[in-house]
Amino acid sequence: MDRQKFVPHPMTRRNLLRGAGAGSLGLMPVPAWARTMVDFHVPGGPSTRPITTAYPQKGPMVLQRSSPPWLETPFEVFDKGVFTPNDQHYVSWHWATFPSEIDVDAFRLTVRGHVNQTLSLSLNDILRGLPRVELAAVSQCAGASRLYVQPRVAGAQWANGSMSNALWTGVRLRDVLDRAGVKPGARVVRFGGLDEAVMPGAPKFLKSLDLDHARDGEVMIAFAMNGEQLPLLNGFPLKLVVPGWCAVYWIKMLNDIEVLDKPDDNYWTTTGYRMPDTPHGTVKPGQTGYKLVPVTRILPRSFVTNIKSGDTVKAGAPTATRGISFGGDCGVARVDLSIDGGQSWRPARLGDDEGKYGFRQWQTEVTVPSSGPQSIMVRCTNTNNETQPTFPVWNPAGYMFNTIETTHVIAA
Ligand SMILES: Nc1nc2c(c(=O)[nH]1)N[C@H]1C(S)=C(S)[C@@H](COP(=O)(O)O)O[C@H]1N2
Ligand SMILES: [Mo]
Repeated sequence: MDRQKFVPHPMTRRNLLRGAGAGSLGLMPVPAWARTMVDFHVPGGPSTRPITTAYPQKGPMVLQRSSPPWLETPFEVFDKGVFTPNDQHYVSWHWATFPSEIDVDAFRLTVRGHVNQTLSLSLNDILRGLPRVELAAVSQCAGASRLYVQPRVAGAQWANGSMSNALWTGVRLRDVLDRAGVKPGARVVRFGGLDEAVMPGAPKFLKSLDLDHARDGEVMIAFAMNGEQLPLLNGFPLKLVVPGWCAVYWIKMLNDIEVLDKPDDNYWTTTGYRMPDTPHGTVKPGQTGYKLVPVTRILPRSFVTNIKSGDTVKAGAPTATRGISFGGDCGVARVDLSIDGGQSWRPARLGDDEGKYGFRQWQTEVTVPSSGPQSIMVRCTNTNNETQPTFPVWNPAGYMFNTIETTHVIAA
């Protein structure tokens, strides 16, 4: 993306409404003509998914579930550029009861609780009244790549497409909190959106951050991604962006900020989204007696994007190999490749640095020595010197899957 040309669209009423005309979201049947199948080839199937074009403001997406929508970015999109196009940024919702239209004049963001002054901010207050910031960051679901967890576990069977990178524009959460005036004794900040729980008694989706994290100057309230307003399904008109942390904290259609003077006791903090407090969050199937902690920051990952398993490459000749990587809650230090099962590694050339929380492209040439089945392994190391594990992460909820990725090719 050409950063010189980045101009956030002025948020006129017309502009905002155009993006919001979404109809009966998620309830549309996928028309037969829009369907082709994609096969992820995993043991314990089924592993085929339809491609859908039936969702408003979305191009071709891998359909996981129709309502509430779980739409995955088709993997080949990651080969096309460092920023994921808005119309192919993945989509995930817990409850189907989010609005399909937003009245942008009536919309208000409330800031309340342990503050000196309750605020009710219009979109204009946010767009015109506060300093703007922008930052590239990867949004990755805590359940990303759960499809590859072995043995298989329950939950959304995401392949590698529940991650996306965007250039976010918005205002600092700190500036908004300062305007309300956080009272002494405040401890956490809790966030909610316009979606409501479907069943009576089911918990509304809420997440919270410690006050210091909320005030770190990086956590932002975004009103644009890649220079455009947010697609409705990605949280129009406002989304909390928590750089380096799992997307579960990135509350969409953000309309409520509550400052608490005690720990957040809601279900999604006390019970949901917890993983083992072990190195890499990994345990053995059936293991017991470990502590659970909330999922928090994301970890380094890397993928080959121009060659897929099953492809044929030339033996004894260089093959251009490229892909993406990210460092997690810090930048990418290096990406290395191995064609000998991980015995020796050679560094790839890193592409432009668009910001430490975003995707970093890389490229190199690999020469597989002889014909037959061969493997290309890729590994990212971040600037905190954390590297991807050689073993696949496993835990019962399938959170934070990670391993050095291997592309199985046939050399001829
Ligand atoms: N309001 C609201 N925000 C939400 C969610 C939700 O269900 N409701 N899901 C979270 C989870 S688990 C994910 S992975 C991301 C997905 O963001 P996206 O649909 O824009 O890709 O939104 C997060 N924010
Ligand atoms: Mo998620």
